[in-house]
Amino acid sequence: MTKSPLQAARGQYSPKLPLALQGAVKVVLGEKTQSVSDQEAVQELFPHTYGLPKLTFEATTEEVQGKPVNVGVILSGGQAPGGHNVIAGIFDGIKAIHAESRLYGFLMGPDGLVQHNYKELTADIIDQYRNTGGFDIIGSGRTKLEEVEQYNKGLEVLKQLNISALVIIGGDDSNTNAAVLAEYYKSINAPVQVIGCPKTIDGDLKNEQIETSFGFDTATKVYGEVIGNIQRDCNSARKYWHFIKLMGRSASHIALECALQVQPNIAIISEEVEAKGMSLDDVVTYIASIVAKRSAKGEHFGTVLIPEGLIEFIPAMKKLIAELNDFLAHHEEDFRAVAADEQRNYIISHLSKDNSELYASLPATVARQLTLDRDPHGNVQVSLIETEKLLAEMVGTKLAQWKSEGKFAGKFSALTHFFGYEGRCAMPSNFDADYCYALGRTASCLINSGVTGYMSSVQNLTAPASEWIAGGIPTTMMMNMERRHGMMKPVIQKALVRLEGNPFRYFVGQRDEWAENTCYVYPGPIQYFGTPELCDQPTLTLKLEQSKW
Ligand code: FBP
Repeated sequence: MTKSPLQAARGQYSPKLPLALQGAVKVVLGEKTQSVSDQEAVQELFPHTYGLPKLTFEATTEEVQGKPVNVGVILSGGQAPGGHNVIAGIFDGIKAIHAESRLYGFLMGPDGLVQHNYKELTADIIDQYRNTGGFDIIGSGRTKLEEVEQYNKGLEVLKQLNISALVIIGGDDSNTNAAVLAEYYKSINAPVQVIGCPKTIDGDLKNEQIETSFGFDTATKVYGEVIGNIQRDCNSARKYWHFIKLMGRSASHIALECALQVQPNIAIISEEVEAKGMSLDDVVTYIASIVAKRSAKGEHFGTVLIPEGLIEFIPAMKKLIAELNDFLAHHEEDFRAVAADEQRNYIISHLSKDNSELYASLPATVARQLTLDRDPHGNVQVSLIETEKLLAEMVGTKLAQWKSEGKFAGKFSALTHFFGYEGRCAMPSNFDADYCYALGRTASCLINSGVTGYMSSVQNLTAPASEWIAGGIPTTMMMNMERRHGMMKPVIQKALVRLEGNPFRYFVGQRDEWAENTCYVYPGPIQYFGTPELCDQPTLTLKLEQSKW
């Protein structure tokens, strides 16, 4: 495999480890735990794995005699920088426990377990992937492990390979499913521990116990770099407004972190839009007003950051999408039989009054996307809706209207961008390389402790890596009951942007200044070699969350 000079150099990087994980460890048992809410209901569903204590690992001078252990690993869901280091951490950890331990990777996500597709991950394979981005070492997939048949099918291959522990690296849903699997195996006395690991660039798997999911750091730094470049271009040419959509299926953590990094003129935060009950027109008017203000000062340029999930947080759009989902589920055939150029009118004439008016006000391309792109459950795939184009077009229309009314005399020319996949497989920052390796090593300690139904946890992340605290959190501790597909289910709470939290409050304190004046910051590319100030800084979100600000 040909490698770039940087790839070759990164291959030699030794992730920094918490002091506690640098030699033999002992387990310190914490208090017994309970779920964040709905304690009775969650306990009833997890009789064998509920209420377990938190665990912390501390260094010990005692000689710890380990036994060989065979471990399986699965990468689940969207890619996130650092996944390969989690696997390298597990590998090194179980080899340190006993040189004859073995690691098996299930291929292309949870489906590999069910379909018995796997490969042994040996030292020569692991070494090629240390500190690299991507999940290509074994591939990833979005199959959900939810059915008892899948669990039993998986158990067959686990037994065949003598695997006694399975590590599932995934987001909130995958870790919820890992907890259900742990409970199931325990309930049937199957000798397989199940350990989870918090992954997602979206940053929405975090809580009191999990300070951040891995991948968020690198992905936001990659987006921060390119947005910074765009801002410098925009400040040089002074003729375009750039509408930039940022990945993050639901929560706006990525958009907020990027805003903190680059100080754009505008950043929309979905959670605020929802809390204020803003309409699409309110969002458009807000942006257009800032364009107009800047234009009045002769500044016909700017940047707007838009979170990917925005559409679903606009209450009126949410209602429209719900009615469209329902209507098309029942009238799909009739709708498809209508000539393409008549489909828009057909929808307009069949929706309820408010939804019909809103649908009619949407640009043709977006209206069409709302009826075309559907997932296997019949829902509109909102992530495919080009919100950046929608807003750019609607702001243009609004400004044209204001011009005709004599309220706007400036110029407006918009360009649109979507940054998502560019950041998901980037070479992990030092933070993610270190954090992921520590998460993997911690997972191996949890395996050695014989526990199941835990998530690997590394805390104190704004301190130097040597001071990070490694341990295990019972996954049921992060759960509550939520309605999903019409049924109450135990799930890990998804973390949305907290409007009372420091990162959002800091942003609100600055945004008017950033809107009117040009306060751009140009973060530049991730640095891998140099001083800690340059290379090892966590996200501003994490710093603000942990500050007393
Ligand atoms: P995970 O939650 O599985 O980590 O994936 C998050 C994400 O990257 C979202 O930001 C994005 O909306 C989605 O995946 C895209 O999914 P896909 O990879 O299937 O296109």
